[in-house]
Amino acid sequence: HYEQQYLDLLRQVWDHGDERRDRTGVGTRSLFGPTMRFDLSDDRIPLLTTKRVAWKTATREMLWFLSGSTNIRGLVEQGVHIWTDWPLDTYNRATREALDRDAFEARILADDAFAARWGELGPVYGKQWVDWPVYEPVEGGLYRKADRGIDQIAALVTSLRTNPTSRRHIFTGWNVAELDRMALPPCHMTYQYHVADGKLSGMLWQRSCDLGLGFAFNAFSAALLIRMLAQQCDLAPGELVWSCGDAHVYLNHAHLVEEQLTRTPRGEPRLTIARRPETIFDYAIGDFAVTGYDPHAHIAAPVAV
Ligand code: UFP
Repeated sequence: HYEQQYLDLLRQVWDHGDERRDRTGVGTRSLFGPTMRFDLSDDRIPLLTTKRVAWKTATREMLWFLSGSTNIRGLVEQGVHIWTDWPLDTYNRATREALDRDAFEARILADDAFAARWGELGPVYGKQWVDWPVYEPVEGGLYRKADRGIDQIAALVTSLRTNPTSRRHIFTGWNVAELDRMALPPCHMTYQYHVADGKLSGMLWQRSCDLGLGFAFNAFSAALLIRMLAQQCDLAPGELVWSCGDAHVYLNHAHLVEEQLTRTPRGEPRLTIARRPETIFDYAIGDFAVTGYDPHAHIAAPVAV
């Protein structure tokens, strides 16, 4: 089963990972440089079955990335809470208040000015993916920010269509010059694609992965994007190659690891896309369905902010 490689990695990191303090203060066990491969043919999709994964949430997040938005409001409006903890933490530190997540999200929804001021994550994924800033030279050796940045996603679709054998089908969120303004520097940072035999494969380089929480989302999302790109470029889906720098398990996820490793993967979920939208930017949540998904129960675990 495709999921076994994930369970093996979870076991390996938990049993043999280097235990260290990390940025969040929670502590992790960590291993450097694992790779996994997932076959995407026949609509197969890497969606963990040893716990329930909120794939619609991951899909809404992917559509939000493609929209270029970097404000949590568009997510909160759809009941997606995965990005709220970072701006909430910023808000509470700056104001010395102790708003809880529900109260903070209620204000984000109710108050435009509040959302603009406190819901912003800085130039994270969406901004870099579709509007990477460009600077044009002006007189006197100065530079001016151009009105429009580079749309890496549109450029990728064009390059896949017109020059499939290229070795430059890449986009990245890792804009070195803007990292310090991001709520979180990109984790799933660089994507590369490869066309062979009429099939589109994609590789994700993830610099840092929370195996207990983040992985389930990151692998599904990367596969989802391959499916969308393949559809837009009249290619069949090939493989997802997931490659990671620091793969870690948080020390407060012991219960998750122990529980999940007692479970056996079941079924082979498949992702179907109901229609072919005009462009890569025109998908909607209702276009996607997962069938054959009969997972074990969800396992709750705290996010390290
Ligand atoms: N993380 C993921 N996947 C994501 C994401 C975050 O695993 O998509 F946004 C985890 C990895 C790490 C933390 O545990 O969030 C980011 O911390 P750092 O920037 O110190 O690597």
